[in-house]
Amino acid sequence: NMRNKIVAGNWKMNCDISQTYELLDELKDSELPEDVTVIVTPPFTSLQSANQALVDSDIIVAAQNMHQAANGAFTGEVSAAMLNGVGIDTVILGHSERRAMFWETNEILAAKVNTALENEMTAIFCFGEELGDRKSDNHFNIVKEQLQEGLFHIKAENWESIVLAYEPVWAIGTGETASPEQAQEMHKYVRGLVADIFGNEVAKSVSILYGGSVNPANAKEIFGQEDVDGGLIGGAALKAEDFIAIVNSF
Ligand code: G2H
Repeated sequence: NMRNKIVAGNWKMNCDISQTYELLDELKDSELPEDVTVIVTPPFTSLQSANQALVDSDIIVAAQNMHQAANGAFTGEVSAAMLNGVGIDTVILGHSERRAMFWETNEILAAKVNTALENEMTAIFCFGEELGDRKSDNHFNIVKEQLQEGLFHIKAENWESIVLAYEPVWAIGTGETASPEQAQEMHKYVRGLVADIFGNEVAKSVSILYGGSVNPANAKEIFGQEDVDGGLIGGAALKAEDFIAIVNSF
């Protein structure tokens, strides 16, 4: 397919400044395929330094989260403008850990999406069902609801700034991966939802990443699925060797 291939490392709450430099040095020194967009997401404390370290590289530095408000009394939070100010224009929104541990609702995420768009940022919008949802055969409904309530209020032209990331919660950090068939089935369903509302052109061009225990051994088969355009990588993004192997798995 002609869609952008993307591999994004979700560093989560890992890597202090020296570990950030160490990991980026290894990534910088390796040969990366030209047709894959590579994204790293160090914690807030490393973002500016990471951007400076990668100034001569095509690797994109993104944030893992941001607040929806422009500024104000939100102790501990970081705004879109603050990210823009240190050269960051890509942000992960709605990761399942944000949803589960920091109470981010679909409604909050809709506001964060708006803030990202207003600030001309690219949002990597995460969604995915929990184990119980899948066991009760409710996974398509849950995913549809997350997308309808958190994302589908945008305009067709906004889709240029959106990357989707399907992350079944039961496959995150558990070593359990969705099978390539399960990933493909959900990605195809989601692309169909996008097509129904925003049209075929939009649906054909949006990249849908898979996330959840992707590693060098399983990446090729997952990325080989027709509607899988890359991955959001957690644990395996912290080892340069593994991350690079995954980037080379298309
Ligand atoms: C899912 C994924 C990255 P991991 O959270 O977003 O993490 O690859 O460690 O399952």
